[in-house]
Amino acid sequence: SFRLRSDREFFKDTSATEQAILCAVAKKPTKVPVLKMEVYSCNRKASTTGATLLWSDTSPKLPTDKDAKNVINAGSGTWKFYYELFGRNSVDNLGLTIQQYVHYDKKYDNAFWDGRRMIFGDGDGTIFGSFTTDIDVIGHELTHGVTQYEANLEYHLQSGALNESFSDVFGILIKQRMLNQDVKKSNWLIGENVLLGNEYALRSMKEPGTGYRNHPELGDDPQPATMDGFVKLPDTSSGDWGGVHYNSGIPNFAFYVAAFNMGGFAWEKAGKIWYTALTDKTNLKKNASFSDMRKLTIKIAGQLYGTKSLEAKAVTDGWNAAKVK
Ligand code: ASN
Ligand code: ZN
Repeated sequence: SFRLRSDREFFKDTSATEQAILCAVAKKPTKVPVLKMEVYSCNRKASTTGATLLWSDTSPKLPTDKDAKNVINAGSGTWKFYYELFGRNSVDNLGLTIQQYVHYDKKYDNAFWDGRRMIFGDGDGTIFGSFTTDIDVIGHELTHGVTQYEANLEYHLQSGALNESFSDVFGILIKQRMLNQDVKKSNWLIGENVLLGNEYALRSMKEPGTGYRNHPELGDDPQPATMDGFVKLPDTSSGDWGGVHYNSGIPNFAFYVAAFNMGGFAWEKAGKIWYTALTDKTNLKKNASFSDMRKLTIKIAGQLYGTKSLEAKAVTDGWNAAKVK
């Protein structure tokens, strides 16, 4: 038996064919997404109003400002990472212009995604240098934007630590891809330049808790790698919303072990599994726990590579290493 194609299906095909013909006749390439970006200087004021435009994607040449150059480089690498690997067009997947504001405030020790754009401080110059100096930090902040439009994980407790961990995971993958580093070549450090001193980084995904040791101002990196070290802090701003930047060490370590056991370039398989989880709106809820993430990534690895595959085993081994049940 057969069934007549509905008008709707028929016209859909026709218009696609017509479009292709029209494009060929007009010699116009079919429209492909392109990166849209603007870079501003806050001129060391604690506000984005009155900021000066240093560069946009239509500017003929790069600015001289070092921080502007850094954010253009890492921001472009981030856009390409998400587009070339996953077909994602910018943070919102709708071509949002990536707006990056450098020189925010004086001696400002942070970088953040404010819900719409990127903000970078210059650092105090003693403990922290400029927050534009690490590709992984820029990838981390832009990924907070991606998470906001996808799983939208609540920024507290375990879902908040997962939100933080997704930012570290894609931050490190963006750096690895831009620098062509495989799982063995990468040092798996987040913020190795922004935290001044050669022996210090903000965090280590390979060995959470060793980003810095005996730092004169910061002491020891407090991140746990496994569930038995889970940090219980109050769900308040001074408690880091239940330790979101502490407990992210646990899913970070699970990802590191999974990716390392798969070998090669971590963005190709482990990154694909984690991206599929992040964008799975039905299965990754806003209040997801580490256990939910364990179940989901094992399921996705099975669907993508087979339930008996090396990849599915690597994901299981990763969560087991982090003692997440
Ligand atoms: N840099 C910090 C982060 O992205 C800023 C913050 O949101 N707490 O996690
Ligand atoms: Zn973050």
